[in-house]
Amino acid sequence: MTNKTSTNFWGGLALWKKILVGMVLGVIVGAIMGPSAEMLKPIGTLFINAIKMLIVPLVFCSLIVGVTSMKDTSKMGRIGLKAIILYLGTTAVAITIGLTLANIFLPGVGLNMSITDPNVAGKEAPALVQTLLNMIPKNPVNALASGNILQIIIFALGLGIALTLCGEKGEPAIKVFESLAEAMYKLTEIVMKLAPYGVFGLMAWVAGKYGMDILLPLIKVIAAVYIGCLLHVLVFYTGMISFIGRLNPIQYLKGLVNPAAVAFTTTSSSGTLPATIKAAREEMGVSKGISSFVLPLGATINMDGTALYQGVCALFIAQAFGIDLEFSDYIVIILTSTLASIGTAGVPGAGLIMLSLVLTTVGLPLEGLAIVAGIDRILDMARTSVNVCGDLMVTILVGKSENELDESIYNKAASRLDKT
Ligand code: DAS
Repeated sequence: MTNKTSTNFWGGLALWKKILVGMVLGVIVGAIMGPSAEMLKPIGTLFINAIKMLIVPLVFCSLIVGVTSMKDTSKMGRIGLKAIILYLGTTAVAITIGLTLANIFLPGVGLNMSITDPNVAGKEAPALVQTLLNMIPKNPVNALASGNILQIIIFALGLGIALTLCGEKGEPAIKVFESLAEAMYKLTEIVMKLAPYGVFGLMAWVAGKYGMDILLPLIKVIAAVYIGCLLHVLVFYTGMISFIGRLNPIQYLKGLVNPAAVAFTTTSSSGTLPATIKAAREEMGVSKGISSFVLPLGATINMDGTALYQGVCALFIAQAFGIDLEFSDYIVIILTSTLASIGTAGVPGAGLIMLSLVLTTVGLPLEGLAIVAGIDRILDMARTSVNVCGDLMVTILVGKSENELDESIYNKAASRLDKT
């Protein structure tokens, strides 16, 4: 008699599998019930409202912790500044690639989904200059209360930098924000347990109202994200390695195979760190000092794959709901994704929560979040791999610029891997 305890169906499955099951069951029930599946939508609305509840405190606390966790940059000065500029710069490029591909694939065009949130439809986007001026909150408390995400990001970054500059006097407040951020991650974990039910309710409504047509656009979203991720690594990163680092890009591609595979399967940049650090040192010849500082920094603040995914999904949702985005909206999406990446944790599914931030910033309906939630794990695998490849690329460039990259090891990487 085996003493194997029988775990219940939901208890034994990883959350992403439950979300996928929720999505599939929702599509089937919606296809069967047709428009009457609308009665199931409130289940999804509850989940969406719970996500909305998280956004402001989660972003505020995680960004402050993200900034103050870089306090070593003051000691590592030049190296930290180089790494942060490269990390944020490559993230902005990634989000631009995502927005471009979504304008090529047009995954959401033709869906004509209805707007359910009255303050979303017909929102006039302010001019670009006004958008940039509006970034600075005149009243931070009002920004927090009204959920003005870009203003909250700017204020959190400023407060984080100020707390770091306060030295010891800032420590107690930093500790408070660290425990608040931890509490918000825990609350996010709790809310995400509702995801399978919320995705079920919304997908049933969507499938009931729009039929199985919803599946093709989701396949286009997956294609756009994967093609974007491949382009970002095979073209942009190898270009940075070649032209900025003056190094052989093939060695970089061979050195990233193992950490990228670990990232693809675990969907956690932080969880992949040991593999990334090992590859940086043993395959790429980056010194211990550089790799042990720049890689953990990257796992915390560098999310190129996530930013690219946010670009694709934000446009998919805008297209699906027939909302035309202005140029200033694109700039806001690029700014929000780039800056919010500082506060995005390197754990599975973090990008989905941060997508709600981007959607809120440009006034897009959060119902779109639940539509892409069903395929989130598939997208998370690709975006986490790119996040890790970006961390490795920046670490190589910083190591090279600091003469802390052993090129004899870097150039041997291929030969060693060729033998395996
Ligand atoms: N899974 C996250 C990471 O580990 C990325 C994401 O969810 O977007 O980098």
